[in-house]
Amino acid sequence: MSHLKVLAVIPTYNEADNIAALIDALYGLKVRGLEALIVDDESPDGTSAIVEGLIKEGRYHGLRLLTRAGPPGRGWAGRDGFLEALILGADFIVEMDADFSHQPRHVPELLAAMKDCDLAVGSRFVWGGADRERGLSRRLITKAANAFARGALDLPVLDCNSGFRCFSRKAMEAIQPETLKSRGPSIVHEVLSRAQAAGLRIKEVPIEFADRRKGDSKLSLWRLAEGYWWVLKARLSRP
Ligand SMILES: Nc1nc2c(ncn2[C@@H]2O[C@H](COP(=O)(O)OP(=O)(O)O)[C@@H](O)[C@H]2O)c(=O)[nH]1
Ligand SMILES: [Mg+2]
Repeated sequence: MSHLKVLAVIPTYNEADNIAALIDALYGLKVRGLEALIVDDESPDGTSAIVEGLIKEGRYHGLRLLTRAGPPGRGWAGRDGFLEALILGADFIVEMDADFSHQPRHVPELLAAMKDCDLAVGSRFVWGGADRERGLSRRLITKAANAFARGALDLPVLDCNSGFRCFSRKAMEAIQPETLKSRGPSIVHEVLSRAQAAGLRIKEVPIEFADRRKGDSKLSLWRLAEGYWWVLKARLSRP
């Protein structure tokens, strides 16, 4: 009997210390139809070689690697991953980070929420959610960026910085990933504002956002500024 296909789209840049454990944890959930697509930007630390090795081993059904040759970017990698997921026939698409900030144990909860929505957003800021990022400054940066984007664009969720989300196929098609423009992390806002404009039913699901397990964040001051700039431009171009 055929079953629904759930594709976890995971952008990676230098996640060699996390990726094998993450893939193992995801497949360990034993969610029916769940497969993972890793979207790597030629990480110098050999992330893609690790994934290729796992694919060769054949232990994880449907595990795939998309290697981007173009200029790197969290946003562009997300866009290419979404497009590939549609081509692969995904019924549901889970977007998540590779560093265990987005804990695999929440994936079944996001999927369960799809009963009555088109887009489930893993949220730190609804009842039952938590932000366990290390360092007060990092948590404050998250709060400020979130408040700015939410206020400026009137976004319909409390955690609009969250890149831990589940889309139905219909939702992803309505978002039209082929025309997404963000190179960097502002893709989270771009996708959310498109979902809102398309009238999709969006639901927040509480998650505990953990600190990255290994390696370093790629969020820089420059990328943060880029994110603010994107929100500002989007605000100004609204009617
Ligand atoms: N493919 C790709 N993935 C990226 C890039 N930058 C960040 N990522 C991935 O996006 C996710 C979030 O990045 P991270 O550095 O943890 O940002 P933070 O959570 O905001 O500190 C992780 O899985 C990263 O490996 C990039 O330029 N290309
Ligand atoms: Mg992270």
